[in-house]
Amino acid sequence: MGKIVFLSNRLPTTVKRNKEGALVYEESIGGLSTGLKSFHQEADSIWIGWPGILEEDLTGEEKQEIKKTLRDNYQCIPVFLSKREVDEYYHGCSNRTIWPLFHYFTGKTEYDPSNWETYCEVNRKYFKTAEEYLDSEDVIWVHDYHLFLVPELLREGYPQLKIGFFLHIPFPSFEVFRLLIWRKEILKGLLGANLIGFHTYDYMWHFLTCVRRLLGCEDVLDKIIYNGRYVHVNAFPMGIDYERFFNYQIEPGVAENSEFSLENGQGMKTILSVDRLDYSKGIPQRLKAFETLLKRYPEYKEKVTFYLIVAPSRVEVKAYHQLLKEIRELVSEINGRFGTMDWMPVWFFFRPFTQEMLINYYRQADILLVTPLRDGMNLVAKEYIAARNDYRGMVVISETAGAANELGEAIIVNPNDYRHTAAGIKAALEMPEEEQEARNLIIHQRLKSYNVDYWGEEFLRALRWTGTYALEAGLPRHIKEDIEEIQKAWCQAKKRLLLLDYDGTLVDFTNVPEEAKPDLELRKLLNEAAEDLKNTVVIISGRERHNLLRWLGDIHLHLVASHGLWIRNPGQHEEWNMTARQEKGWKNVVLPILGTYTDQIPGSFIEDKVYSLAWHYRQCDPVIIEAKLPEIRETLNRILQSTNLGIQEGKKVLEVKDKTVNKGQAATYFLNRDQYDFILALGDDHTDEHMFTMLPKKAYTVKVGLGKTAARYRTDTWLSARMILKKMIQS
Ligand code: ADQ
Repeated sequence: MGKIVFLSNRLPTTVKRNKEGALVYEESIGGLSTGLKSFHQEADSIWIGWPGILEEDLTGEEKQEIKKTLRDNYQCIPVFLSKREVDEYYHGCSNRTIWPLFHYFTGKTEYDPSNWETYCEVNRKYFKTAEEYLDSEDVIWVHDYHLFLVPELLREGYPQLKIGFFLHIPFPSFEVFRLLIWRKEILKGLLGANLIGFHTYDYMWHFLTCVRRLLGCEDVLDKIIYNGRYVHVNAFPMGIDYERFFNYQIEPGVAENSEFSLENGQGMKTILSVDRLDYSKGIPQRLKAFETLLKRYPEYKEKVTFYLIVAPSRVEVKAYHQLLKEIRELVSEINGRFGTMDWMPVWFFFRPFTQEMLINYYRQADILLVTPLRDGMNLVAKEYIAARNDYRGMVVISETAGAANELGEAIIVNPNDYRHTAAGIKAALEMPEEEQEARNLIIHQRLKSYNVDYWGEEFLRALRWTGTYALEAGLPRHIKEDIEEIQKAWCQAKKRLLLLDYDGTLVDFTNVPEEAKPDLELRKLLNEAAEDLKNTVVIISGRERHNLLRWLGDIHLHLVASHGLWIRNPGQHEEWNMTARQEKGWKNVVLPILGTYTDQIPGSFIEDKVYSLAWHYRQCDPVIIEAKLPEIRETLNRILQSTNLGIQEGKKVLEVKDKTVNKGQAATYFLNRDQYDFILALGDDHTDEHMFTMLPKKAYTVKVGLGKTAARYRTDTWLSARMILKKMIQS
């Protein structure tokens, strides 16, 4: 088993310069590094990320020194970033575009194309750094919204690698996500992973909806089918290092120092909140809720003190300056209005505290008030409960924090509803100790079982398992496993039959069918295959005759059009043989029905073929299609019953045609013409299944993409299907 490679924007260790100018190494703060740190220290792993110091501020020698110290002492690999990169990729695109949008602050979201370009550039830089340290057995775990494009870059370079991605912030609903200019790039970037994890199922459903509606990919339960691979998605609610918080021994110097004591006891209750400075954390709203408490329940004046601990963060972003100003104003307003000589209602601390100090405060506070407007998870709430090894205290948390899903026994409030929040605080303040204990005990059990190790191990276990899924799902063998044997059979063969579907097999799908014409590479490939006298090469397609003739008529190929209705031998130019007599009269009945649906569903269109009607819905909203398709099928089936017509379903198209005509019959026609000692058939959709089932068992039948099939083998995409042909020809 290889090592684990963590990739995240920041390293868990920050490099700074002290007053004397020497380089110092400190622990980074923030949910991600706090959560993963213990996991990283124990596992055979390396962590790749930015050490937090600008590249311009370092000499070449210092960079080497940092590299060595981080590697030797912290299992870390630095990615050095310049001031421009930090400004545009981190403060710009990550924190002024993605962060606000993903937390539903659409009004704060900036769209700057040059920041996006730098974001792409820096993602490539992380990928390049990772490349230097990768072994084929390694498992890569990419973290968070700064590195959305890394999974795709890794996948392109290393198709076999196990790549996981975890998103620490919410994934917004489709209506919000679609506002982003680079929404498709982000989805495609993520889909390079084998496994994508979210804190909650809600975020996962949002992601699946976005993938379906923006990329048109199908999903089955917890898997997306993308580029011939399964991409797994799941919810992995992040836990904390429970035992550490529960058992933490606070140094006597800290515990006994009155400066570090909250002013509780003697009739005074204390409320604590701990956050990074961020508008998503709802700090002004929280202060207003506290003010509402004092207004609505004046009996709490001089009886409750609010300790507001805020860690500076992203101070370079303007929105954060305004926020800090707003918080300061609100704090002084409340203190000015309600304070007395003996009592200051709000104590505001704007600096980071060590974990020990936080635990010290957690253990003293009667209530933890965490009311983010949006939060991926919120670890502070979990830390507070775990640190309370006396099982006392109460959490008041907003429903918009991911953690609220797991803290059902806490008091859950709407952060925008100050009265509701104030009533929640009051209920917590007045809750009898036995009830606090009973509620907290349940949460303790949960936090103990679902701790950060469990979270990390579950994610990695799921990630390692992803590759074996294909076999367990009953899919056929991947052709790459037997390719050499097949090449050998090709070389020994005297007469070969190649049956090749066109769309989705030799070329990619396009929005307009007319645009899927063969490129030079494909024409060359088919030419080479057809020139070999041992080969009978058949393009077997649902396309109309004129398309095939115009695009491929000059190559020495057998052409089968309209799913087997027409066959043309090489050199016969426009002489097509019809394999079954056909009627057209029925089109007068079916065309108006399809016309009605085409009018109702934007993006759909009818392809009026000579003896069939194809209804295409590739460009339609998948949600509308999902709702409408059963009705369309039923309407058509009712009309078509007791005729020889049927619906043939392809990829994002359904076609009404003579059901007795199919690719299986066309394949039989060729089988009957000669004795072949090598048969290769490639196809990607339902229509090709007729062909696969009619061919002898020894034929090499290959399904392009995933899904149920009668084929012996599978391959990933039309690109890999072309590769197979190339390999055969070159053998
Ligand atoms: P954050 O937004 O950083 O994390 P949070 O989950 O609360 O939010 O984690 C904060 C961590 O930093 C905690 O471990 C806490 O102890 C520490 N911390 C917070 N304020 C501090 C302060 N004033 N001084 C010192 N330490 C402080 C992001 C997402 C969250 C998600 C985490 C983990 O925004 O929603 O829960 O990642 O996935």
